[in-house]
Amino acid sequence: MNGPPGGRPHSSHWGAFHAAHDADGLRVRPDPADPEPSPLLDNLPGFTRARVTRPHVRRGWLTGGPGPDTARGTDDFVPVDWAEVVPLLAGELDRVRTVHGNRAIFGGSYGWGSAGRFHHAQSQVHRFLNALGGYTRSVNTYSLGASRPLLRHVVGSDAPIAEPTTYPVLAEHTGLFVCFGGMPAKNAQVNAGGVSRHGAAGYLRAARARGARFVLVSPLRDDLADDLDAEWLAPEPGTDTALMLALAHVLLTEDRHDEGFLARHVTGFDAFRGYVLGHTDHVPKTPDWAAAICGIPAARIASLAREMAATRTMISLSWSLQRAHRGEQPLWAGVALAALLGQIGLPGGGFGHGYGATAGTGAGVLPYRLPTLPQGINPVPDFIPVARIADLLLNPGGRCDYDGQRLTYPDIRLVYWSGGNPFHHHQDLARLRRAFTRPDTVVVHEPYWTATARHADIVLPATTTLEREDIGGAKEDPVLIAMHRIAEPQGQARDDYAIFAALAAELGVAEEFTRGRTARQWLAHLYESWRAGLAPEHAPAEDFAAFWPAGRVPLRGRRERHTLYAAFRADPDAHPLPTPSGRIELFSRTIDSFGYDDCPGHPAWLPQDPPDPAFPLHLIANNPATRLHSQLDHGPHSAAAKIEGREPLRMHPADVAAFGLRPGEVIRVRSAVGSCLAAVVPSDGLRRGVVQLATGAWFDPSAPQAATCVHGNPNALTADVGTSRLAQGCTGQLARVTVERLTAPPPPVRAHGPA
Ligand code: PGD
Repeated sequence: MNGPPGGRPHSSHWGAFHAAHDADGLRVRPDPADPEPSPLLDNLPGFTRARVTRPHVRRGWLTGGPGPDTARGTDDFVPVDWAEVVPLLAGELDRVRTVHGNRAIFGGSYGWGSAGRFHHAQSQVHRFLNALGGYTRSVNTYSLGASRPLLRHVVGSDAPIAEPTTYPVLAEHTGLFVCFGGMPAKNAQVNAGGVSRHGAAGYLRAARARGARFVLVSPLRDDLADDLDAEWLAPEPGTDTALMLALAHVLLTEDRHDEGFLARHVTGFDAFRGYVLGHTDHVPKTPDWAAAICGIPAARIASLAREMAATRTMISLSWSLQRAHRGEQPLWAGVALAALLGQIGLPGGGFGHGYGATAGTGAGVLPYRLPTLPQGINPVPDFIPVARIADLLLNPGGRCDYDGQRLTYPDIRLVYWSGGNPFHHHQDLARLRRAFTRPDTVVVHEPYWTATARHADIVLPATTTLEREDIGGAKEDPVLIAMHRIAEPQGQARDDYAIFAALAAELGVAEEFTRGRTARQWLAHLYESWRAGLAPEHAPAEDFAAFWPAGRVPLRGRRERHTLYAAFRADPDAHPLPTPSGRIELFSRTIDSFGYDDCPGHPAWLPQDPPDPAFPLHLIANNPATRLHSQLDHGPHSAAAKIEGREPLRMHPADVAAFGLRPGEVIRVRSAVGSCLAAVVPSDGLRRGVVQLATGAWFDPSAPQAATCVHGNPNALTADVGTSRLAQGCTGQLARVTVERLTAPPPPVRAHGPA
């Protein structure tokens, strides 16, 4: 963050800024109104490195034509011209849709892409594929794979995610924060679409200054900021549900639960109570029972339950809790615990889901949509839960249980990805490599030579936001930003829109896709049609001609003081929840009717897989502090945290000693599915027996004799299983691993080099 005053306005998922680019490089100045700008801005000068600078076609595909191929990911690439690649790809798209039908095209294309309402990569690829007749899509996200399907049954909507109680209300009213999975400051740096004011940390400090207490329940101490003076309870990973059930047991047996709230606002209380007290399975979920599972002393569990009942308590449930095998359970048990306390709908009480997960959670949302590129209509009914991508490619015609349905996987012939990095975000990357050998053709638009680009047949060079114009905004932020072009496109890179427009022209659907507009005309059109549709008190005074040079307009009407479920609390008959009962469902007849043993009809402790002596450590593979997912992993801020070019693996000092390792040593981490190299960093900020390796180091399979990934991507280690048959969400947060010394010098990291 070294920029002088001046520069042009721009925005990113991790902050608004001004920037200038010249022969000396990129200079970035954070938005002066941002109270706590993110150091992730320091990665931006990396935007010129590791670039795809012209179209490439994999040699085997160019010479042999489309078809399954195990050479994907190891074959070399032939640089080609745009004039050659556009008809080549258009012909292949036409072949697949004509011969196999549109359901043979997988266009889910999951990923965060970049800030910007028009060049939003997923919207662009979906609009383009819809103009061609549709595609097999994906539903849900890697962030919240279990949450949305579960919450739809339990509270009828995703309101706890979309509109939780806002920070100003918490700062004023909450007496006790009990933070399952923490509220990690590192994740609150980012927000899908952008964030011009990083406010979360300040509000939590204000709550602390007023006298609020914080209890952090996480194996990692830095899941809550130091300055909140939290009490740290470090359970064994994956055992929060047992702890929550024991807290419920104390409330029930000591008559500290809120009978009135339960009677008016909840259905299924009797079933839940019977289970917690052990009437149904003869296992009372006592503090002693939970202590043996989670490792937190029974006496502290009991006293915490009493404190929660006696204080205005916010039960904060992180997104990471549910990103694990049977991840539905801690979320549902957390909602049940909050229901027992009876504070749901009170200012500062109840539960929240995702505080700290992004800068936007708890910031308050706008009551209207932002300018949005229409995606058209997808007539293809087929879909997958997003994290089932490898299953889809490996099992054409196979079946998948999902939320009471039994899906059939289509036979995918062409995979189209733009704005995502599955070789970063998916689990068991060796299996994903096998899955990527199956289609006839893999197409990737990417600015950078990511592992996903390297596993494609056709790689098309996309611009970064810095090289194009866009409108930046997020529904939780107070400004709409004119993202001016800062730099010229690198090499032959084109905007995704320009690439799709050329393909659409070749395929005869130019008008459907472009509507005859240039990118700049689209910006003006999206802005003006949005402004015209707003209520007068919200519509900006500035038209597009005034907005663009001004660099920003305020977004009015954000609900900054909001309490989740206040109206439902006040009158559940007048404001019922959209559940079958209109109430919070602690027992769901619908879920029960599915008959899933991995997600029964009420929250339950589903025993973990037995410990395996071959893999004695728990790995926490969480989101990184030094970059957004895998983005700009080669940027200066991300690179500075690496050791000998590897991702740091944090380990308790006693475990470092027990395994006979040295600080800074590059070691191998192994699980039942694969291995990666990483560098040892001793830390007493973890529970013993737990190691932590952030996601996002670019997958590097260049030396398989040393490890599945020699750089430190934890998805070389994680298992590719869904949370349960209900949601089939991503389970990448946890794995069982061991660590071992290397017997040969570590091979070089090639992930950021040329393809
Ligand atoms: P990103 O690194 O953001 O990761 O997975 P996701 O795929 O979103 O990838 C975005 C890609 O888009 C980058 O390669 C970037 O270069 C490219 N890109 C950016 N802008 C553009 C553009 O304008 N056009 C084109 N064509 N490309 C662009 C994130 C996912 O990972 C998420 S959201 C979560 S929460 C998961 N978390 C975990 C986890 O906790 N643990 C594990 N083990 N695994 C996870 N994976 C998931």
